[in-house]
Amino acid sequence: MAELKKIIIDTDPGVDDAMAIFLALQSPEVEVIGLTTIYGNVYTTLATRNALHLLEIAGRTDIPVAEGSHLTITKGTKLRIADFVHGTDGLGNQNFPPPKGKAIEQSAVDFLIQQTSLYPGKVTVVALGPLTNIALAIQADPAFIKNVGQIVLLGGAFSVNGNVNPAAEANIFGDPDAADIVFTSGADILAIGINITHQVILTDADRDKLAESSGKFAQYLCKILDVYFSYHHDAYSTKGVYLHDPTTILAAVDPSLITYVEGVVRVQTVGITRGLTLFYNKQKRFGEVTEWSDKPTVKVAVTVDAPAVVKLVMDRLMNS
Ligand SMILES: [Ca+2]
Repeated sequence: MAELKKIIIDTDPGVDDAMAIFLALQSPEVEVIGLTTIYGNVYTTLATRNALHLLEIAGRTDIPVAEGSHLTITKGTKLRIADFVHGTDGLGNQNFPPPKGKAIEQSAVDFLIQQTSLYPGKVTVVALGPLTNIALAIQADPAFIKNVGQIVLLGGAFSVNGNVNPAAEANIFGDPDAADIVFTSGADILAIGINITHQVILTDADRDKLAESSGKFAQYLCKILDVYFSYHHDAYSTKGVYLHDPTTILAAVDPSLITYVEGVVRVQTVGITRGLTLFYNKQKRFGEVTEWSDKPTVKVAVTVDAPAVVKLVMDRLMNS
C-alpha cells in the first residue's frame, strides 16, 4: 500500500477551516499528523480551543494540537480578526462547551520543525491562516524549507481584487511580512488564491442537501454555517459561500484538481496596497535588478475543477 501523505494543518478555525479539517479527516489519501493554530478568524487562544473542539467532534483526539503565535512576525499586536465573517466564537455563534483536551506543550513552530525533520520531504503543511508560524519556522531552522515536503497555502489574490480591500486577501493581509518570507524562502510552495476559491461555491441548495444528510460532519456544519452564509449574501450577493479552506485542503489531497503556473511572488508590506501579492511570470528579462530578481519560484494555482471540488466536499462530508 502506498504511504499516506502526512499533513499538518495550520489553522484559525473558522467555519471554512472546520469544513477543511473534517474533509482532511475524511480523506483516505492523507494522514493528519497535527494541527497548529494561528490568529485570523479568531485570536490564537480561541483558535486552539476551536481546533481541540473540532477534533473532539470528529472523535480524533489522538491528533495533537500545537498552539501558534499570538503576534505577527514583526511583533504586531494589532491583529485583524474576521469574527464578523465566522461569528465571535469563530464557529457560527454556537457557544459550544469548552473542549476537554489541551494543546501539547510544544509550540506550533517547534512542532512544525520537529515533524518535518522526523519525516524529511514527506510532510505537507497546509496553511489556512496568516503565515506567521510558517515564517517563524523558516527563520528558526534553515533546514525547515528542505525538510518540508510542500507548503500548500490559502493566500493571495492573483490578478483579482482582494477580500479585505481591493488589494489584499485576508490571510496575506493578516501578516504580509511573514507571507513575503514564506514566498521567497525557496520551499516548495503552492498558493491557492481567491482567484481560485471564488470559483468554488457551496450553494444554498448544497447546504439543504447537507442538512438532509445524517452524516455527523454534515449535521455539525449545518449548525455553524448560518453566519457564514449571511455574510456572503450581504457582502457578495452570492447564493452560497466560497470554499476557501476546503479547496486548499483538497488541492493538497489531489493536486490534479488544479493547474498552476510558476514564478516569483513578492508581497507588499506597507502602504495602501499592504498585503498585495504580485506574481512575476519571468517572461521579460528586465535590464535592471528588481525585487523579484534571483528569488526562488513558487507555484500559483490558475485553474480549478470547481464541480469536482464541490462534489468531493459534499460526498466526504455527507459520508460520515
Ligand atoms: Ca482559515
